[in-house]
Amino acid sequence: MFYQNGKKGIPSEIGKKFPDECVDKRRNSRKSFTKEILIAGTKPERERLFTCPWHINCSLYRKNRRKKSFIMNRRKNRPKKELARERVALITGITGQDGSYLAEFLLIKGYRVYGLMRRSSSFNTGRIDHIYQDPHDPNPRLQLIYGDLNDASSLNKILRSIQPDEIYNLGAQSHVRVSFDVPEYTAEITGIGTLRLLEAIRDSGIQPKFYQAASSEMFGKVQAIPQNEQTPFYPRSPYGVAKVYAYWITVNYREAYNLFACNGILFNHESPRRGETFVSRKITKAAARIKLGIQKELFLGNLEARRDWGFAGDYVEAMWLMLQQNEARDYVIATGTHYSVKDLLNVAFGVLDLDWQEYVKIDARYYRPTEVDLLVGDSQKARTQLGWQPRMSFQDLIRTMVNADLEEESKRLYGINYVMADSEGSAIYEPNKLVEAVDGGHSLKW
Ligand code: NDP
Ligand code: GDR
Repeated sequence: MFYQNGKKGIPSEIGKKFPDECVDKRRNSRKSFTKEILIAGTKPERERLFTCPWHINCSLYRKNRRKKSFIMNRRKNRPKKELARERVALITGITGQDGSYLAEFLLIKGYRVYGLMRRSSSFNTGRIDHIYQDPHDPNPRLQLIYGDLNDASSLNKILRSIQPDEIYNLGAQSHVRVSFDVPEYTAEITGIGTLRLLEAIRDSGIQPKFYQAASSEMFGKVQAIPQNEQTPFYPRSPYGVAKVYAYWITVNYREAYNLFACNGILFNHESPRRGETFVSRKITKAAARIKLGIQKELFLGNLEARRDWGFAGDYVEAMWLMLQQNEARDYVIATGTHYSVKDLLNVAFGVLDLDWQEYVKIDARYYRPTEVDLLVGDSQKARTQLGWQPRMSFQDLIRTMVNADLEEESKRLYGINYVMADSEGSAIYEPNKLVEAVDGGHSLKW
């Protein structure tokens, strides 16, 4: 039996030929040959192969051949996967915070993305301008289509024409406080809008996977701490009630029509793209503006409320993961930590060396007729079944938002990028440089 006599290859030796020799143990003779390193890499035990012209029957050759065919098959499979039909996703609410992150995420994953956008008298695509593609491009991978969750005919038409593989229903009147002012409209869009979309799926005869943006607001007056998929709902606003309807109609269509439909029960998630009337962004923006001297006070409502705040970019990944499972299920998505609005103020103003108590005033208009005091999620199911976990801490999230707002506001004011982040990502305020920039007209960029 022959055995391999050469040393194992190293990556830089791929394709090189070396003189080597083998030993025929039975005949106790040696044979010279040229060794060629075929494959080498970071997984040496698997990917380093040697050839010897006489070793057809040698055990090491056969072992290597098995390894080689494993590697070749792996390579053969790769292009096949890439050549598979391009997956098509439809996102309602693409112009919102989550819609913009999800669209980015799906484009990176290779999807063709369609976004349902409602008509507005002014541009409402600010969050997706950076990924917008001219519809005149020969093959745009992101396309926006006019439609409305209030208009069943538009939903039907869109589904028939684009035949999506996955639908992410993120569109909603999503502001809890505002839902007390426009309860009927909130029910119409946030609740019945989901039903319209589900019916449009049935009418069009397609079988897409469906994601419903459910909310921790459904837990409202919480019946358990922390809240998980088994915790009973007790909504405390027209918004929360509408989301409970949307949740159950999604479950019902899954059970009645065997639709692959999931509810993602997401807890609060924020980002620099968060709407400016939600408390996190309202605070980070105000802190930046106060630092720049263009705002004097900040009016808020209940400072004692506690929320489980995560980063929106992390949460859209969970939405996608839910639709990649073999079975449609509902999942809680949360960090498992909770902070009060006061904590948020402390971090946000602290980044800029400000004391929030000097600027914050209470305005009863921002109180809610029925408040949700504490929300904190238990996302164990998602962590074990989806392999999902949040990556950004509360402190980093708020710091990032403050920095982004400081940059945006200073650009708006002075046309310069005013923010400098220290090694920990905190913004460093340099008033003298700013004065110099304004007085001297220098373009100061950090
Ligand atoms: P946003 O308010 O930022 O975005 C809502 C989106 O819905 C916008 O694109 C908006 O369009 C669109 N929309 C509103 N009304 C209609 C309508 N009639 N027809 C079609 N589209 C409409 O919300 P988020 O991105 O923060 O949230 C996404 C979804 O997730 C929402 O359903 C929200 O309720 C839910 N959710 C959010 C959480 C969070 O913490 N962010 C937590 C749990 C659930 P336009 O830009 O024109 O206003
Ligand atoms: P929420 O978020 O109601 O949890 O809904 P929001 O940021 O609006 O409020 C969080 C908490 O802060 C208190 N608060 C204020 N809120 C606002 N908006 N403005 C204020 O001035 C203010 N002062 C104090 C609130 O009373 C509340 O307790 C968000 C939305 O994204 C929903 O769509 C989503 O479903 C839930 O999160 C999970």
